[in-house]
Amino acid sequence: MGSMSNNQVGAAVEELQGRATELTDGFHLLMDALELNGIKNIYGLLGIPVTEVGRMWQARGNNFFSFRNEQNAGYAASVAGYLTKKPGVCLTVSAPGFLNGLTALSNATTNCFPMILISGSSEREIVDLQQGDYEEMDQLNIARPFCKASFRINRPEDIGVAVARAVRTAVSGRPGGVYLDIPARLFAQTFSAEEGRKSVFAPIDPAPAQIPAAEAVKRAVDLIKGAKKPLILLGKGAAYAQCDNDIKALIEETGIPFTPMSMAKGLVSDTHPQCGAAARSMVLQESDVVVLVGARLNWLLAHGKGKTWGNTLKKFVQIDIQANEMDSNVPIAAPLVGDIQSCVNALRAGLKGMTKPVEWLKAVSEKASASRAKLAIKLKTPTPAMNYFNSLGAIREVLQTHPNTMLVNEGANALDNARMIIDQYLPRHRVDTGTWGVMGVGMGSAVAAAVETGERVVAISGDSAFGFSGMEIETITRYNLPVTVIIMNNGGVYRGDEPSPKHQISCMQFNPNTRYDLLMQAVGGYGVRVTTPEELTKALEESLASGRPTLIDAIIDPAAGVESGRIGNLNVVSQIGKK
Ligand code: OXT
Ligand code: ADP
Ligand code: MG
Repeated sequence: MGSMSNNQVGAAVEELQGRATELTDGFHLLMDALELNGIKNIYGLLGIPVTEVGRMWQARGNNFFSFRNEQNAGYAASVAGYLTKKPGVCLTVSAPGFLNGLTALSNATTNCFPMILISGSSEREIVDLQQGDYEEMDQLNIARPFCKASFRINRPEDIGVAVARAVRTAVSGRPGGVYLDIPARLFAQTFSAEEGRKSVFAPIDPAPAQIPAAEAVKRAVDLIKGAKKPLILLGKGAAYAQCDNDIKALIEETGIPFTPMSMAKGLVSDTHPQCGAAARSMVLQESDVVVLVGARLNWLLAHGKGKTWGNTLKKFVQIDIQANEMDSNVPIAAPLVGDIQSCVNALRAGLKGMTKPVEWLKAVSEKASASRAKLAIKLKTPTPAMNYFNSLGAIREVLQTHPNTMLVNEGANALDNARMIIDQYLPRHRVDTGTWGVMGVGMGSAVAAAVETGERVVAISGDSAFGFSGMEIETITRYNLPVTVIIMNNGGVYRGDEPSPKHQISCMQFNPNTRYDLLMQAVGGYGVRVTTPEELTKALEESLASGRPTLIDAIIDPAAGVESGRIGNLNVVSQIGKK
């Protein structure tokens, strides 16, 4: 090598230094891209190779919520997506961490919640030759059937476009989950900072309005105008759409009774005079034209046919952004493909001045009032040990005075009775087991509900349901979130009194002496055990007043529940050997 003059050496050093300051890497580009897309909160669990992402994300002033299991972090991310209409982001390590997160990604997709699961992965050349890398797994392909799209980023210059595509895919059309695979090596790979700045962006109008066709609107309008007993059925898609006032206006302008699916409760208040929730069987059976707004005719609606629907084929108007949802189970008389806000407002314009179904509404509200009055008695009836009615009745009364409270709910009897008994007053204030009826969503949902809304959260869980994600009470206390967990503790799955076979423990039972309240104390929260509705009322009121993380272990009569709650009909039972 020829010798350099002092000046030349100086210039070379300067150039190298200059270049060094002009470099960025995969870590930084990923964070730049997420921030540009309005992401502030990441839910996850760290380790090789993503630990540094968490540290750097926090150092940049963002929030990283560290969970005890990726599944719960994933549920939190999916609920963040549901509540905000922006994809919730979950970050996991490779293989086992990824698989834990995948359950939640799949659940998000099933529920139409926008979510992005980002996982670090092992080195391609070793994974592809199955040479046994650390946490080796072909994550990209494994994720594919469980989400809307599965992408891998191989070059730092692609991070911007990959994140933008993930965001658009998650929120556009029918929302859902997206998997983003990031091989470990990419994180530290460097790239020109200037080029990097140009490569990250937020997509323009990622969830565009989709205007329904005029003739589709006319078809629906004619059908509704000709109906004698119309019904509006609100699903969680309608709650997600965040056009609450338009939906309320459609209901009030037409005078049509409505009934909500569970997570749509409160979209229009359960106490609204047109609410037919307490006359559910009647409205489903007797209605002639049913307007489905962001609700699928899946198992939760008995596939649109049979006894639930009075054994007649209803004329359905279905509003959905997903064209092939139409006719999924029964023929749809008036499909209205488009976004809910555009469709609802098109219907409002077409239905202006329509004759209100006054008699029908009167019949519905009489039935609903009668059911509510009947239930009110059960809620006040004392029993030697608390049952679902008087315990949930106590909770209902407290929450009436705290209508902003976010309610999270899981279990079987604990789920079905709480859904029936506890009124919701505001949109998107109830999060539950959703389309799959999944146990374990509770604690992750509670964290996201608290973080994303800033409201107080009450999570009502069956004792079985709680067990799936119970360790996250440490997460709740660590972040000092205003969450009150109420465990409906009947000592088992559905019931706590199933007799045990000789020399065995019943497969449906738990240790009746489990002290969930002490678990909460052990992780630094406030835990209390209650055995009467009065104690429950006091504990809940105190907890809401203090805002501190609390767990109320509510002891319920082990004999109070029924098998599978309200869906016992779905059980498959052997008839062989039965007397
Ligand atoms: O009109 P009618 O007469 O029909 O009456 C209705 C309304 O009009 C009326 N109503 C009212 N009356 C008066 N006042 C008011 N305000 C009012 N509001 C309504 O009440 C009735 C009922 O109304 P509702 O609820 O609206 O209507 P209905 O007919 O029930 O609706 C049908 C459905 C299907 C839409 C509804 O039932 C529903 O949404 N169901 C969801 C059910 C569900 O998803 N269940 C969870 C799954 S069960 C099972 O799978 C469990 N597992 C297995 C497992 C799962 N799931 N996941 C995983 C990961 N692993 C395993 C397990 C392990 S549950 C479970 C644990 C259970 O044990 P726990 O200890 O946790 O819980 P406990 O049971 O408490 O012990
Ligand atoms: P529920 O369980 O409450 O009945 P579902 O999850 O079955 O609700 O249905 C939600 C439906 O809403 C899905 O079919 C989804 O495609 C649809 N959806 C979600 N967001 C929108 C939107 N903005 N516009 C139109 N349809 C939507
Ligand atoms: Mg139980």
